[in-house]
Amino acid sequence: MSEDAMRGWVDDWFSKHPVMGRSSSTAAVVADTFLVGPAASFRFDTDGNLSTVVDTAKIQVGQAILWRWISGSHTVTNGTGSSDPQVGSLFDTPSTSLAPQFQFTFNSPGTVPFFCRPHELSDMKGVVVVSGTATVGTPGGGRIGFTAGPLPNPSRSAVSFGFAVAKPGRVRAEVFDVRGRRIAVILDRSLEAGSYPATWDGRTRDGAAAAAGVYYLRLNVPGRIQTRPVTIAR
Ligand SMILES: [Cu+2]
Repeated sequence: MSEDAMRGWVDDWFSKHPVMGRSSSTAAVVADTFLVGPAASFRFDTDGNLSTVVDTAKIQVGQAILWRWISGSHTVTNGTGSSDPQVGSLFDTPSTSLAPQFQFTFNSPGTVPFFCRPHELSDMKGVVVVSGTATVGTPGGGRIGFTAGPLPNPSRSAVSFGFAVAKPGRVRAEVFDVRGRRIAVILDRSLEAGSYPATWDGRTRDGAAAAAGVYYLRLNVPGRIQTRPVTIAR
């Protein structure tokens, strides 16, 4: 793909699709950086070694990754590829000479693969692994389930909470309305034992702000299910 074709592809894509994940807030700590297209390659590089194809950055919840453009015209798009149902749900943004920096803060634990749309078939891909904060205290002997929040409560927008997992397994945090309908899935992942922060952005699964009212935040960790009420005030 020539330079012009690459630029044309990226310009054309973002003339028809929204840019996702760019925020004016850059308060979070940048814990790691990917170079985008170093040495005219079709690579995201974070280990300084272009012969490793898919690099992985490991960070903690609440930290940010910076993608720094070096050459070519690329995108930074979350997902394993264009056929991933999650594609572009967190971020989908150009990385070009006109948009040379992109910073994204990861607020949930888990593994987030990403790729470049025009160079998907060249394996221009990378991975961010986001871990929770380490458990404090005796493993398995501490608290299980909610450790904090949800706060603020009532809230006009987002609510935050903390939870602890005593043994590895599937963790789900979901929001139900007073009629028992599930309106949002905050988290549904396998997690290691540890303490984690989480945030509900106050939105339903279709992205709309949840209506004012009472909701139930249900947390399901291995060995325990807990529910806490949350009031949304608009
Ligand atoms: Cu690319």
